[in-house]
Amino acid sequence: MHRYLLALFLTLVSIGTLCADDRPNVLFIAVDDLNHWVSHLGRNAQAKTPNIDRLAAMGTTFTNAHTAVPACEPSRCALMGGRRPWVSGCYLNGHSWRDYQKPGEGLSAQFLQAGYYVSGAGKIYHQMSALDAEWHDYMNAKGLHSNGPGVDKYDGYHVEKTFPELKDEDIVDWHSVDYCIERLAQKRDEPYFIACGLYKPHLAFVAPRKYYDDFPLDEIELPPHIEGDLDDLPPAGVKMAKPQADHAKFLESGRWKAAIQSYLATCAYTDMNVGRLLDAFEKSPDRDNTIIVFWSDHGWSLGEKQHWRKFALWEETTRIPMIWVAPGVTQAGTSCSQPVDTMSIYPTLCSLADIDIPTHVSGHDISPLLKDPETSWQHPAITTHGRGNHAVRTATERYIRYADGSEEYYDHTTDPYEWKNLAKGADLSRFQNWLPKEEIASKAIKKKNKK
Ligand SMILES: [Ca+2]
Repeated sequence: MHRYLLALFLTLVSIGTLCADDRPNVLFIAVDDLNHWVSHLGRNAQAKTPNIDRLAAMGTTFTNAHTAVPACEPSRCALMGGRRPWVSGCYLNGHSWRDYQKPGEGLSAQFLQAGYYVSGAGKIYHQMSALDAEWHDYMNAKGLHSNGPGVDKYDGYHVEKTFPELKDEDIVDWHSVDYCIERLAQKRDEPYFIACGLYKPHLAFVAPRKYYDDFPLDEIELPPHIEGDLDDLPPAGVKMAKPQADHAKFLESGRWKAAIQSYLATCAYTDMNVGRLLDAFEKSPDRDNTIIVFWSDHGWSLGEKQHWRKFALWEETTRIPMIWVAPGVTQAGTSCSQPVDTMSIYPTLCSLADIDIPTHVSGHDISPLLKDPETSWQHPAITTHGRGNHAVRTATERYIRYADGSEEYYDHTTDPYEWKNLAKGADLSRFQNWLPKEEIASKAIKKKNKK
């Protein structure tokens, strides 16, 4: 009998050991400034993103996903650090993320502490840097160009300038993908967390010429927009739209369509790199036991509401592609229309990998939605741009409240482009519950950095 129990014990230990080795890997793909113009979301019929669509077909794509913060630095600080800006104080670009996150608090650190091999490349955090203590290795991007040699930030955007000689490998993203491909191919005893941060389609809107061929300028269409769209906005909304900034320049220069062409071409370059990563992933030894999460740090407005770039609280600037592939959890080719935001990524990855979610982390574990996209869901997506300015996105509505108390309200069942502000006279008190009761003070910006 004792011998039987010992044998049973040893069997259980050996199963336990196998299970420990069997923990899921994570391929974490971040894209910079990619809005919802990916083909499978259908927002812009001109977009061509076959590889991102291919990834979406492997799992669950979220059709109502939004950023927590519509700017690079605070978006990544919130997602990777686990705290909303009103808790951390990292509200804006220039709030240097390293001042708001202690080593050991970041998402990758949880996997590192759990015994994963943790490696990253490119733009996961702002300025493509990372805390050494939170990674086993991180690609050194020294000498690599974010935009290609000789390319300036506004080339292809305000400035009509093309680079006929530019090659795929002239841009850092090519090398970030190479770096991750090399690591995906290696067989290890421990599971991996590999993060690939693509810098494009961030300005400059410049890509090798071949990517423009699919988007002839004379076929480019402007996004849906109406005259006088700002007329029913409170002054705080008009101020955020900044109609006298980029939009006035584009109306004067006649380059609105050219900027859209450049954005679409730069997105196509990003899609090519996603495709290279997926090709390598599909050949990798661990592909059947790997979670993939794909996200963009925020959306991008290209003239809707006379607004350009991110830095605002409307659909174009908050909505992002978010795709999850989780073996044994997600079903191929599914979509989920429940509202989610980027705060969900940290706790959901921990949950799927059976890692304790640190107590400082906010955001909802969306694994119930990954298991069943139709399951009931009561949480809206929340976006914050500067202290006191918030958007709440439910399944069918957007509510915006600015720091001065003024409001906007849109009904997405009839108004997907948010042209008709219905806030006047409406009872919007139900949205107050979703807004913070206290918000930490916002520090002065140390250095101007608009990336
Ligand atoms: Ca960004």
